[in-house]
Amino acid sequence: MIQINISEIQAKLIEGYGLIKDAKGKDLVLVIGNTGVGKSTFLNYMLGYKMYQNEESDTVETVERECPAHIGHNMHSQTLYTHPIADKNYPWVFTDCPGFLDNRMTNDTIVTSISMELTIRIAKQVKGIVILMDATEFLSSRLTALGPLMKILIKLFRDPVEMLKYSVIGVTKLDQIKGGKTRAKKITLQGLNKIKEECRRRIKTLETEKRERDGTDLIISEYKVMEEFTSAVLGRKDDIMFIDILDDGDSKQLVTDRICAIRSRTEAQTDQLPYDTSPPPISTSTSNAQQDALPLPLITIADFNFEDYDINRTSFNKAIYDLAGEENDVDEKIEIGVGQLYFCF
Ligand SMILES: Nc1nc2c(ncn2[C@@H]2O[C@H](COP(=O)(O)OP(=O)(O)O)[C@@H](O)[C@H]2O)c(=O)[nH]1
Ligand SMILES: [Mg+2]
Repeated sequence: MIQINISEIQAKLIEGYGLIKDAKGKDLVLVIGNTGVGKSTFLNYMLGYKMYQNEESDTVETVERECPAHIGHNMHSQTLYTHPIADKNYPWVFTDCPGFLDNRMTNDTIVTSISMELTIRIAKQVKGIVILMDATEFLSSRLTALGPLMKILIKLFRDPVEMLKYSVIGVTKLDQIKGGKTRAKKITLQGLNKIKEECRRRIKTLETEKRERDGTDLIISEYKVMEEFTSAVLGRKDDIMFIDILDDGDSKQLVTDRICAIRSRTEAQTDQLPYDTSPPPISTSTSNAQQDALPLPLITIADFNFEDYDINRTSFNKAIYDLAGEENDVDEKIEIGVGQLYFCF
């Protein structure tokens, strides 16, 4: 039985609203990745904060103590709410997205899901997505290197593979791989290939044995998404960005160019790219280049999974629905439910 405390959720949402309001009316670029992958560090790097290598802890940190995205994950608010960070140097707002998987309380999972939904609803649009993966995870080359990220993507998007068209993939923590960028590339591609094969193997076993799941917490349909996703990423392997946050800004420029190259339909129609001053990156594969030339439809709220994937969120939506009372018809109930959800506005 899921215990939902609506007033606790409301209180936390009010607290979190202060953090998300910078998204209002803006183009967002969502930054998604497993907790600890380096999202906050990457954001500080993109915002121009100087980084240094802390030899003692083997991590990379900002030189300045006060920076927009807090590094590490002991800050409650940083892990609970989305955090849009407006910066005058970008025509979009980078948005640090929390994971959904950390062993959190039900109510907190719901707060995270609603915070995400509110951020996207108040924004003008989601322009693009940066998906981060940790190079060191691929050293083990096990399925788990991608499992938590896939869970996040599956929970968030109706079709994670389709969303790749709007995404740029970045690999972090290159400095932790002996042999630098070249070896990091090799390890990443080997890791992705192994994961793809492992998915195929598990799907086959599960299908033969007519089972839904095995020892891990992924189910057969999730293995299928993961296999398709990994294949799609490998299909565009030349587009994977290896981000060296200790460089003088080369990775920053690369990421910026790639985000600029994500073209939505409205931009293509009016041919007004708000920021793009450089040509889009040249893809080595013809079919991908052709695909890139086609305008993409805008990402809408329907591309997300807020309503019906996560059991906690479903239960919350039902609780709101029940709260609306028996006497109202469905439309009114939904309106009241939404009113409860969007009480902030
Ligand atoms: N060595 C190294 N450490 C990193 C890098 N990026 C992040 N870290 C460290 O990894 C930890 C988690 O980073 P953080 O940005 O908080 O991850 P988040 O949970 O995804 O926001 C921190 O201790 C960072 O200092 C990197 O490129 N190299
Ligand atoms: Mg963070």
